[in-house]
Amino acid sequence: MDGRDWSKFLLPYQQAVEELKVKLKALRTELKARDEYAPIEFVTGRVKRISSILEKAKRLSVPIDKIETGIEDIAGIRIMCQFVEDIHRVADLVRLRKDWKVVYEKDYITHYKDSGYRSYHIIVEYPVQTSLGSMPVLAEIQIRTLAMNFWATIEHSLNYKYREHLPEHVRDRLRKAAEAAFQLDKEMSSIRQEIVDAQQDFEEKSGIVRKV
Ligand code: 0O2
Repeated sequence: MDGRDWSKFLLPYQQAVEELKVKLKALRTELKARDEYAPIEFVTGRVKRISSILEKAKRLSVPIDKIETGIEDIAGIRIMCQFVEDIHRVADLVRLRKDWKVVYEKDYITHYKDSGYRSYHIIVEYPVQTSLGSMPVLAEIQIRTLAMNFWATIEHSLNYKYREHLPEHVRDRLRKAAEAAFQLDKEMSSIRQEIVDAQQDFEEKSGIVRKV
């Protein structure tokens, strides 16, 4: 079709996704061991299918020989958090790492998409060690709350099934559902803050010294 060996093309991306998953899961374990509370709930990853890559390249007018730089989410990682505040803590931890380089970030929480989509994306360049040497690949790390993930998973499957035939009133209800999910996140954050404050109050009254 275009002279590329597609069976080999995905190999470094598969390796990148496997390694990034291991590293981010280890980060979760370490944070949990230190603080008894991990800002990371769980981590998933996937490599985009060739058909989806070609579809996206066509949609974004990316030439086939520029796919490696033009399509940034061939390797995709998702980090799920309990609270919106955790997203910012995790983003800070991602920025501090020395084993990849942050290329740029997209804040779809402050600037949510017209669909209602919310999530924080960090595009990183990750060096994969291959038999031919080090090969930098782009990967997209999506950081979102459980509520944002719930909404995105359902919206994605509806969009996948109905494509452009998704009626406008359904799109409108999806936007409203995204807003409701975000309100749920806000409510959960305030409940959490109330518990933290109550604990602090109790510890101060009973003379317990908190470790910071
Ligand atoms: P999949 O199946 O997850 O791989 P684009 O938004 O795709 O036109 P861009 O700038 O490359 O162009 O992508 P962006 O904004 O970084 O988003 C890429 C990925 O974010 C998507 O990948 C989704 O995973 C997620 N995403 C972005 N917008 C939406 C949305 O409105 N709804 C849902 N459910 N997810 C979204 P893919 O390739 O679409 O899908």
